[in-house]
Amino acid sequence: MKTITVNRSVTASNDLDADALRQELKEKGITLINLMSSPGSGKTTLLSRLITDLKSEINIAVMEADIDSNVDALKIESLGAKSIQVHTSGMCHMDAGMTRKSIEEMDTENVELAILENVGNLICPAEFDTGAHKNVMILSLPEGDDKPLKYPLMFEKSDVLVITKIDTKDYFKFDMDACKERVLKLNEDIKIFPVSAKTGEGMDALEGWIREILIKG
Ligand SMILES: Nc1nc2c(ncn2[C@@H]2O[C@H](COP(=O)(O)OP(=O)(O)O)[C@@H](O)[C@H]2O)c(=O)[nH]1
Ligand SMILES: [Mg+2]
Repeated sequence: MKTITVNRSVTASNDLDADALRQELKEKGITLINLMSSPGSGKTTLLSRLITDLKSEINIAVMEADIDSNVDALKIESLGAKSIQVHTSGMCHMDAGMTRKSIEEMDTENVELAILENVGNLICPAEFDTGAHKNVMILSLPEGDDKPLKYPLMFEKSDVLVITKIDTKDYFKFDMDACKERVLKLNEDIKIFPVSAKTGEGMDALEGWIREILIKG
């Protein structure tokens, strides 16, 4: 498995870089999803479940961004998906230039779906367009239903909210309706999928959405 280090991009406009990358990937028939959440919410576990369920029908590649470790990329690779570990030189987010470099370092032959597991953080990643076609964020049930009030930008920037670890609902106080209402107030177009990556509950709906957004190459 390959590990690369990327540095902050020095170009004048991250937004222009992001638009260019989005367009180039579209022309190649590669759909890029940017997956964001706080550390430990369940990004790698959700990705593992998606790869296991979808790998027979969709060619998936994963970029694992982390400040410094290889554990996530090794886990993804063991499931049979293409994977690259990206170290961010201490930075808490990925920008479009960093994402481009990561994709260029990967073998993307025949890849239909590329997923960037962004650095675990609910603040910085929301501030940088990575060039992804869709932004997906995870909120895990144990984190609490008040997170939309504390980190509104991430909820505003996301196309999809996955509320994960719903198998733990008996152990945590989490008002699902109140949470959805807070999220929809920030972003009326966001799609919300409650799931458990552990039991598989709710995964069908999320996987259906992924099939719908794939760019047909
Ligand atoms: N009960 C439960 N635990 C989960 C679920 N998804 C992830 N976890 C656990 O949450 C912890 C962090 O998960 P991980 O995928 O590494 O989070 P990441 O840091 O966002 O990539 C691990 O102990 C997982 O087993 C879930 O749906 N249900
Ligand atoms: Mg992870």
